[in-house]
Amino acid sequence: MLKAKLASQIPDLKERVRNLGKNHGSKVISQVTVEQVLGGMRGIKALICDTSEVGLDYGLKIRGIPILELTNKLPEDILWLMLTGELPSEAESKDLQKELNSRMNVSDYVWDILNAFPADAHPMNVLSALVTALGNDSKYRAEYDKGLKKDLFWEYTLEDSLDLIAKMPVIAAAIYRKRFGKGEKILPKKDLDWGANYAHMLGIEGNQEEWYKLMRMYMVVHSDHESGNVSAFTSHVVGSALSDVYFSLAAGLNGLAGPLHGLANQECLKFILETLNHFGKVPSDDELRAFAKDRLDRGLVIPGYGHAILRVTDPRFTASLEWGKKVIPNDDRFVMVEKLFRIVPDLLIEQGKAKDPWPNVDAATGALLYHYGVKEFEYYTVIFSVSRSLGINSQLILSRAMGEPITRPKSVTMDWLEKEANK
Ligand code: CMX
Repeated sequence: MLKAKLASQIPDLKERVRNLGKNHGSKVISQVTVEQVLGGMRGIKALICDTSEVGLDYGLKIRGIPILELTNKLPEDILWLMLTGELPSEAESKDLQKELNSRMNVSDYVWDILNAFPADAHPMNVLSALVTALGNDSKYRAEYDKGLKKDLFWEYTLEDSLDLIAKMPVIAAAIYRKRFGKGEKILPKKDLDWGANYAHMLGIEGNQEEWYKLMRMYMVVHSDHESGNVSAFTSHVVGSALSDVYFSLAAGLNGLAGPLHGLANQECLKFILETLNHFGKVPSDDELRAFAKDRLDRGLVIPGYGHAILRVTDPRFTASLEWGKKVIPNDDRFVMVEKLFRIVPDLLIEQGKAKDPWPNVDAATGALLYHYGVKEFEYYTVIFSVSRSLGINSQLILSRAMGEPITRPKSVTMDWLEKEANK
């Protein structure tokens, strides 16, 4: 059903691209300052992303819908929404779920690679390798090699994306069980939705319904964050060379593994556990303020705070905060999340460096995962990656549908920049 829906929408999308280029190609929509060139291209409008947008004063909207209105949806509904611009009907949602469930089988050579990794490998190293390895079965690449027409690129990209999204929870759960000595892999269940299946395959004990619900919510809120962030942008650039989605997603995930990006959620819980360990209890507000200030004075960042675009509390943080308040208000890790939220913004404002002193998505999720039993924080960015595969793949499919060309901005030398600036 998803393929048919996209096939009905894509001609119109192509037409819009053609018309814009033909009728308005020379219109100026953004200017570039020296500061932006020196400062990570912040704020330059030079990418198209229809799946989602991030407003500095409201945060993430998926196809125009604020993320806090979507937290009760299934992740596969969000995938449908990102690709088509509409939430699926119940029949469409079930059909996509069935489609994903039928693609979860992973070839043995991939498991051989997992088993070849040393026992102490970082889970993100393993995930990146396994995603690349899955590309051996790329349908897009096989067709491209036979001579695929450009108009059909998106169809085989969709095929690969559905395969890859279906297998992400399978390989991610297997990495968890192998890396942290949890025993044999757990097979997916045919009757579970995508997010719940991932929760099931991790093999966490306790209240399964609540755990499944948390995992679905986590998958939804981390699914996309427009296309200028490190992981989505990297995947876009690699995909623009017509590399398949396995290469593209793996490249993006390598960026997500950086501590200023997705690895921050591991760093957040690490910081919370270290603080609890340091004090031997939940510290008082004054103790925590002094501890965090010392960290800032030593030139270290407070993980989970600040953002390149946002200038308000990240609504994705709010989703986790609300969950924690309802379900685990007395858990020490969660009490720390709330305390940090009371203390850190003022400290960052006082320090005067961070443009955004508010918490981002990563500041609270670790405490929730820890409570439900995923205590190995080195694994957290893998969970983030499974979720983000929804958005990155959606972006890659739409980019192929629009026929976007290879990405190739112009670089300049320092000499040129200095001369230009001094003119
Ligand atoms: N703690 C301490 N200092 C911070 C800070 C924080 N949480 N956030 C920003 N700053 C500092 C920067 O390090 C920078 O310092 P220098 O001028 O000495 O280099 C200064 O404030 C200005 O930075 P900025 O313009 O406000 O922030 P950027 O757009 O450059 O970077 C981000 C944004 C997220 C990388 C940064 O806020 C940060 O490092 N935060 C902590 C890590 C984190 O939580 N990352 C997760 C982001 C969400 C995600 O992508 O997953």
